[in-house]
Amino acid sequence: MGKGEAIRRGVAERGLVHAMSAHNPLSALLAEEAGFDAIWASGFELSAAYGVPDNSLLSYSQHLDMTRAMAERVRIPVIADIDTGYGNAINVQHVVAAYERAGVGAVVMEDKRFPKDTSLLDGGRQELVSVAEFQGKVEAACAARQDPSLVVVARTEALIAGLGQAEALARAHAYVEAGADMILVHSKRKTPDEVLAFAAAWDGSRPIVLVPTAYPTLTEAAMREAGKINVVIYGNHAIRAAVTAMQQVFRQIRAEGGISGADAAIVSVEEIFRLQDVPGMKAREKRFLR
Ligand code: SPV
Ligand code: MG
Repeated sequence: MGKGEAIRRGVAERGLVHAMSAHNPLSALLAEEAGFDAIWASGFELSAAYGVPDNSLLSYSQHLDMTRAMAERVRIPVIADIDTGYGNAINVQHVVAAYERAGVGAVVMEDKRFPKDTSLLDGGRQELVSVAEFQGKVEAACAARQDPSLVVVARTEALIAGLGQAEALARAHAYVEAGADMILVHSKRKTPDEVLAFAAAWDGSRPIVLVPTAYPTLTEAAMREAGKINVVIYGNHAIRAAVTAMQQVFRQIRAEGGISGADAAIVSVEEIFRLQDVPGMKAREKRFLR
C-alpha cells in the first residue's frame, strides 16, 4: 500500500489521523514509536533546527533531503510541509514530483505569497496569492503526481491573515474545485472557536486538517465530535520538547560542574544504540562479514 493510500485509509477507517511533527529521522522514529499515525515534516521545526526563522529561508532541497531521510527511517506516512510550493505553479510541479519520489504520503501547500512569514507570529506579514493563482498551483500539484493516492492538501491562511470566515470558506471551495484532496485551515486564535465555526459551515466535501498549536484545548475527542475534521497535525511539539529537555540538562551540567546528576535524567547510550538499530547492524555483521 502506498503512503498516500495509508493516510486515506486511516481517515476512512479511523475517522481521525494524528500526525506528530519531526525535524530529523530520530524525532520521526520517536513519534512512530509513540504511536502516531503519521509524521509532519514541519518547515517550522526544520527552520528552528537550523536556528533561523520560518520565513522561506531554507531551500527546498534542504527540506526535501531531511524529509526523504525521515521517510526512509519510518514506516508510517510522512506529510510534507512544502510551504508555498517554492514559487509559482511550475515550481510546484517540480517540487511535488520530487517529494513524491522521496516517499511522502501527502504534501501540504499554503496560499501565502513567497517568501512567506511564519503563521503564528504576532503581527506577522501575511499576504495571500489570488484564488486563481493558487488554484493553478493546486492543479499543478495534482498533475505532478505519479501515484494518484498521494494526498494533496491545500492550506488556506485566510484566517491567519485576518480575512474572515467567508474568505476562508470561499478559498477552501475554490481549492477543492482545483482538485485538493483535503483542506487545512489554520488559525492563531487562542481558542478553537474560529476553526470550529469553519468546520460547522464547511460542506464536508473534503476532510479538514487542523494544526491546533494556538488553541491546544481542542482535543481529539472534540474534533471527532465536531465532525468533518479528519487529520490533526501537532505542529511543533518535537522541537519544543527537545529544546525543553536540552535547556534543562545543559543548565544542570553547568550548575553541577559535571554530568553525574544529569545522567539519571536522560536516556542511556544503549537506548541511542537501539534507536540507531545497532542490534540490526550486528546481526548483519555476523551474516556478511567474513
Ligand atoms: C509548520 O509546522 O511548519 C507549520 C505549522 O506550517 S505552523 O508553524 O503553525 O504554521
Ligand atoms: Mg510550515
